[in-house]
Amino acid sequence: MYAQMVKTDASGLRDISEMSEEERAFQERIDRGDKIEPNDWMPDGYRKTLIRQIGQHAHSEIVGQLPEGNWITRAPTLERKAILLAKVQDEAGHGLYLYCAAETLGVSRDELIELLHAGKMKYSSIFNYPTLNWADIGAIGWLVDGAAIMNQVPLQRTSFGPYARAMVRICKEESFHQRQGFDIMMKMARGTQDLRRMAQDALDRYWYPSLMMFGPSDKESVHSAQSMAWKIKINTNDELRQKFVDQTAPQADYLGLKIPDEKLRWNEEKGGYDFSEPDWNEFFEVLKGNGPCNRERLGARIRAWDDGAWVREGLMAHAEKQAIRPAAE
Ligand code: BYC
Repeated sequence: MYAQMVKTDASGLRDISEMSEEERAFQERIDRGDKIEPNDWMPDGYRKTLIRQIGQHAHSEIVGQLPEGNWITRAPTLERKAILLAKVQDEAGHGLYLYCAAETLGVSRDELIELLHAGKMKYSSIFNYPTLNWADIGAIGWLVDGAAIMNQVPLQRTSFGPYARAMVRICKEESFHQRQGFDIMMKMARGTQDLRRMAQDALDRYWYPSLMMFGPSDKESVHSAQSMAWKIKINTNDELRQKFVDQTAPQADYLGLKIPDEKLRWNEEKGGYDFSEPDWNEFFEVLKGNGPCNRERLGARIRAWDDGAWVREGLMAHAEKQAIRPAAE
């Protein structure tokens, strides 16, 4: 059912005069700031947009475990290992809250996972880049989780109740994730010359992919207008990207690292930094499956799903046995 919905997802904004009475009443609820709950009436497009966004968000959390999980066995100290292990487990938890939120809209977790594995649903572009050394773990926490928080804090006010509530806990955990990444970068930036060089190199490689996390520029964004009218999204992609640069540039100064952008400078008039756009061709190539790690990431998820089949079967066998046992027993 959902496979067709993905393809037909409409995003054109409709005039209020073209809306049915139900749609008008729905839009009024959104405009008043009411939360929409799973059993409430909602337009098909609203449901589809949420399933797409929440599903992609859930997939991102799960696929996002892979680049960092790669470094658990090689963390430099026991303390760093314990912290990274907890962070990667948190990401699994975020994925589960989000799959549950999507399920309240009438799509099953298995359906969503099937679409991911078939390449019909996306996950965040950022996770198609490799983690080459320990500094990358610092850069991911600092920049990737930093970008995630910038995007997710406003989503706590999104109009769909289960999504908004899931975001509250996720944001608390993401703040810790961002701090641990910044802490790694601080240790490295204040360490030996080699460590500083590694920290700078990780910033050089992760800066533009982090800017891409906010999605294409507002001119290219297909869904923003309708999603904002429905308060599924609270800000445009460019607004959040600007806020992220404004927040991160002083942090890079504090670390004594240089953001790899010759155009980056404070613009007094606009009250924000001017900065260079990422290479959007690269972004769209990554979305098409041609990033450095797309095949590896999807392959790892499919393998994990296949290898876990016996666990799912075992759990189901037990559940079915419980279900057919007479109540008196
Ligand atoms: N990567 O019309 P647009 C994390 C797609 S995980 C891939 O602007 P929209 C973390 C977009 O889906 C962070 N695809 O779309 C985890 C659309 O394609 P479809 C994940 C992207 O939805 C572990 C097309 O481009 N966060 O934090 O209005 C460790 C046109 O774009 C991307 C979320 O998912 C991208 N970067 O806006 C550490 C947050 N950008 O679907 C950290 C929730 C765009 O039509 N999601 N596309 O085929 C959102 O806020 C929005 O979905 C986006 C995009 C801002 C991402």
